[in-house]
Parts: sequence; C-alpha cells; structure tokens
Amino acid sequence: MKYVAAALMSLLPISAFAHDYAIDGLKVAHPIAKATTETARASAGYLSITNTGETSDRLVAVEADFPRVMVHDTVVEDGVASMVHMDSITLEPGQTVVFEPGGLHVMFMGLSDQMIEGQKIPGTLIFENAGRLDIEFNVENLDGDAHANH
Ligand SMILES: [Cu+2]
Repeated sequence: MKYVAAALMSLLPISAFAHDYAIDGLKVAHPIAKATTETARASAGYLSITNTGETSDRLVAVEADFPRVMVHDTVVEDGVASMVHMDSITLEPGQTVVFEPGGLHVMFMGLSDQMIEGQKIPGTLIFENAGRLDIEFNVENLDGDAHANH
C-alpha cells in the first residue's frame, strides 16, 4: 500500500501541473489566455512552440470557440504599437517561437463571456505538416500587458 501511494504521489505532479503538449517533433509549452474585464470583447493567448524535429513546419491556424481567432504580431513604429495579422508562423528545426505580451499572440475576438482566471479555454493548433493539436489555454491575470490598447 505504501509503495502504491508513493508511486501515485510521484506521478501526480506530472499530470496535475504539467501544461505541455506535443505532436511529432513539436512541443507546445504553457498556453495561457489573458483574463478579461466584463466588457472586453477580445483577449490574447500566449504559448511557446519548440521544433525538436529535423524538418521545418508551419503553424497555419489556431481554432477556438470564438467568432474569430487569428495570429497577430506586434509591430512598434515610432513608438506606436500596432497589430499585424500573420498567415502562418514558420517553425525551423531547433527553433523556439515564443508568443508573449508585446509580441506574437493568438487573438480571440468576439468574446461574449468574460475570461476569468482559472478557466480553461479549449483550442486547436493546426500545423501544416504535423496536423491538429488540441490544447487548453489556462486563463491567467496578466497585469501590465501591452495588449490593453488593442
Ligand atoms: Cu492582436
């Protein structure tokens, strides 16, 4: 009995806290979505994708249950940040692409409900070669996010 408990205890942290996904050589770490105010109609998602394989791939779409979901990059010109729609994100072998506040992000648009910390937002990453990968974005409070002016 003692051994079983010990084995379970050692397994628990992995299943309970790891928040990573993988498909083929692509590893996706810690997808999160920004908690919103009651009236917000958009939010942003962040994650990182590492290509541990030997061939390049591309993220061609992100799906989630919102009227529109896009990948945006943030471009700063003359001190003014603006959003650019990205058709795809190239993932070269050995490369990690980081989606983070002030840079690349998944844009969730047309929200009808508030995103509250602790919620999980199901989504799907679609890769040109590796195919579809179902993930969950953990909703977190992100203070000082440069995305507020979107
Ligand atoms: Cu955006």
